[in-house]
Amino acid sequence: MRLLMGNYNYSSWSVRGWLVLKASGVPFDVENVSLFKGEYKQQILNASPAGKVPILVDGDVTVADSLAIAEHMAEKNPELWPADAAARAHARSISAEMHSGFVAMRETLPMNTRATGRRVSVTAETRNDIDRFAAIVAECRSRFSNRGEWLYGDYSIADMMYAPVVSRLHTYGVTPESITEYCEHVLRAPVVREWFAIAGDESDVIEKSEVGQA
Ligand SMILES: N[C@@H](CCC(=O)N[C@@H](CS)C(=O)NCC(=O)O)C(=O)O
Repeated sequence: MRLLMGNYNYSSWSVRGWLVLKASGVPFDVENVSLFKGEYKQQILNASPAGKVPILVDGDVTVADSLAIAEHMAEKNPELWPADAAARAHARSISAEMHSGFVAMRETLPMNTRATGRRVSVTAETRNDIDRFAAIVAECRSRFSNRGEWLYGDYSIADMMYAPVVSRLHTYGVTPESITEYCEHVLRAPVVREWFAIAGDESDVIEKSEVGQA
């Protein structure tokens, strides 16, 4: 298996794909794409005409898009989603919500694990996104977590979809008090520390004008 992915520091969709593969426990190779540098677009197009990372090459099968990769891996490892059907439906809903929403947060709080301490002014739209995430965490923890530390008790794709959100809130110091415990749990997870360590060692810098697309 081979995962074509962008920078660990900037490419939140790529990191989601990587987290899913790490959680699957299957051996896989990573092919890094230095986003917006040199022939990067051709490198992506060589793997898929969709033209975006992440892309998973699993034998003869190519899967483009983070959520499609998550579903593909969940077919082989159903435990990547919660076992309970109602919890699983909820987890799929909030994962899809992340995938298609949180536009203001994605634009104004670009993922950058190396920028901890940077301050930005939070717009009303971004505040709405932050509040929505806090509400999701609160609902999951009260309805589904069964006193476990992840959104649905055990680590699932939903936690992986929101880990980059946790990272953004941490970078810009805007984590709501009410969800600090969950966010700290995510940041302490060994796989998240591994991701931050790799991202910290990357040398590429993506310019401000490109960041919205990363
Ligand atoms: N919905 C897609 C989004 C993928 C995406 O936007 N990837 C960005 C990097 S995070 C990309 O490939 N940008 C490079 C480009 O647009 O040329 C997913 O979930 O995988």
